[in-house]
Amino acid sequence: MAEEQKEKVAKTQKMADPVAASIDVATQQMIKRAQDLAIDTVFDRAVTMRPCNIGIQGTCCKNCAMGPCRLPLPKAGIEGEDTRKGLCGATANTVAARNFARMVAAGSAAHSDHGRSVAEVFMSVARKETEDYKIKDPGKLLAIAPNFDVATTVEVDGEVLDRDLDEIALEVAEKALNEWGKAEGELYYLKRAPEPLYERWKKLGVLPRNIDREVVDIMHRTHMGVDQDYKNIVKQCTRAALADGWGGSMLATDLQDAMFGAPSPLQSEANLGIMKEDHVNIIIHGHEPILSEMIVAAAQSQEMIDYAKSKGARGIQLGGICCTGNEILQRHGVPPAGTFLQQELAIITGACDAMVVDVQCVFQNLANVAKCFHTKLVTTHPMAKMEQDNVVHIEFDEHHAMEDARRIVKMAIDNFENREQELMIPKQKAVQIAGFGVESIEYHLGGTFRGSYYTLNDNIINGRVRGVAGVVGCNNARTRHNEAHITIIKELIKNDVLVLSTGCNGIACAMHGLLTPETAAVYCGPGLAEVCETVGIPPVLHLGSCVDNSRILLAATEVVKAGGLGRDLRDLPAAGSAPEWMSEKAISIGQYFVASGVYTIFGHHLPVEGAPVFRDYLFDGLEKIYGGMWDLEPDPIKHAQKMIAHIDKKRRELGIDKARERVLMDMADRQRLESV
Ligand code: CUV
Ligand code: SF4
Repeated sequence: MAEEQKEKVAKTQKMADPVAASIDVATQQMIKRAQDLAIDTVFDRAVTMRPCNIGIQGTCCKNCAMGPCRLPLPKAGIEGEDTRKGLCGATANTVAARNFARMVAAGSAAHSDHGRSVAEVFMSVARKETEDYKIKDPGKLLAIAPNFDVATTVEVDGEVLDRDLDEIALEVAEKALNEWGKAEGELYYLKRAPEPLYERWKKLGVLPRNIDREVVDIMHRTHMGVDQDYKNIVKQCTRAALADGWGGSMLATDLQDAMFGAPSPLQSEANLGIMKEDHVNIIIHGHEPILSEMIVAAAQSQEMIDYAKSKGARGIQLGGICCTGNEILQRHGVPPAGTFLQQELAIITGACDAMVVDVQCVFQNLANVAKCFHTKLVTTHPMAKMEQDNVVHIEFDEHHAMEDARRIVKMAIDNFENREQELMIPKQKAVQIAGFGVESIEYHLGGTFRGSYYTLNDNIINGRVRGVAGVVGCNNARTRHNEAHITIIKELIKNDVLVLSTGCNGIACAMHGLLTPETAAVYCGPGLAEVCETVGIPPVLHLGSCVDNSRILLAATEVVKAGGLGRDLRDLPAAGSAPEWMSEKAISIGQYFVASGVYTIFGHHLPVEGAPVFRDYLFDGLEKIYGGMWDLEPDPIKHAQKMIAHIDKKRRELGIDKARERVLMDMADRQRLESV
């Protein structure tokens, strides 16, 4: 980089302080390197561009051309009547609720459209139109079939026989794909929820009819001059969000498991240090495992490995970013190279020979960064292209998936010898155990003989495990990378709360060493430590990608079924959290957690502060309806403490708070604590 250009950049642009931007040393080093090379990253842009003060409050409306109408909260607050209104008269509540609803719609659409792609490939498999994908896990197919009212056995002359697997697959495929657009009825999976919860949804009229319709409904309803009652808008948010959590996302997870295998615990690593100087490095980024599964298969083929060696590399190193990274982590042990905020940094190592992306969470600036290096940036999805001319588009299609994948891998290998910049791969990487799921939690915590959640429930009732938290979601460049994720989780496990993690939170936990069984002795309270050590699990269980939040719903449902902790999800000593959220998908996830009865707290901010009445409805009003509620707390320790307070409240309501006091006064525990 020419000195003068560096100076120019330094003069014209404020830059991020690497240490203030992330708690991760590898990330800090790479931010610094980018700055030295005069390449801006999201961390620098977060310094130069501040958020809009009105948008952040949720009260800017641009739903028609008479606007944008801006309704900021007056500095002094509102005394007496709130007279703020847009040209049409829309109140701050209406504007904020409409904006919130459109986030739910986008989030639900993103997860569910991913699910649709999976269902379409599943249909190709069932119809035997593709050789490249198969049903690797027939057990999972048989397990989900009854949820679609698809029989797994047939009676022939009074004898019950197993039904042909191909027939079952075809029927499941048809019924599953129909969930996106069926003309009448309701989604099949809703009945997987505990009965009282299903009945409540039914009584309230929020059972999703089909997945696409609930998203379209929101887009219509929030058009200028339609729904102008924030409570009614929130009701539709619930319907569309349930269509995501108990619909599109759950279908995605199940059909992926059936085709690619349900995950089981395995060892891997995480962080930029997984990239290798002497290997062809291919980074896979995005969300749909349709693509990444094939890239993994192609990169592991002897032919490609030999080809890489013929070009002077010692092998091929795959790495993941974001949720598609989690998909291939949990099924193949492919290590994540980093979280959402590290995507540019993987290229800045100079060692990324190709970055392959599909949909969601992909920075357009990757193209600008790739231009400064030899890196090939490959877009693969018909829905997701980039305007920059250095981006290669290789459209991926399930009918010739392997062929496409090999073309991409070969392109990366051919690019290995084009490395021009000096390499700088940070050394940091941590070991992790990932790949948990509803089935493996049952196996590990239930014991092989019982095969149920009984033991977990027992440990919750006796207080060794105080409760369960789902901590999930993105990073956000407006907050210090990974700080809230890690601080909150350490506080939770210190207080004996077992954590289920997904998304970039899972990657963050892996990077900071929280996903090993050994972590338990270091960070956990005595009760949780004992349980983890006895069964050999980490105190934080990585359940996969964002669509795999459906695994959290189903794991919680299994806990209810195992007995002793109430009849409904709202009765459980459990809480949900997204400490560093940024995506619209997170809002949809939050809403379906709340509507499923879970106390759900977000970090950083929520765009609702400009409409206090609407905010209070989300924060308190919904609890009376669903038992779950939204909350917000930017301070990580207070955030965790609020979750723990909710868990304790539920323990009291269940009458199991006394048991926990006894555990805390146990002499053996005390001695254990002192000896640590
Ligand atoms: Ni789907 S949605 S930043 S990759 S978790 Fe990561 Fe997860 Fe948020 Fe995106
Ligand atoms: Fe303004 Fe109403 Fe139009 Fe929104 S819909 S931009 S509040 S006039």
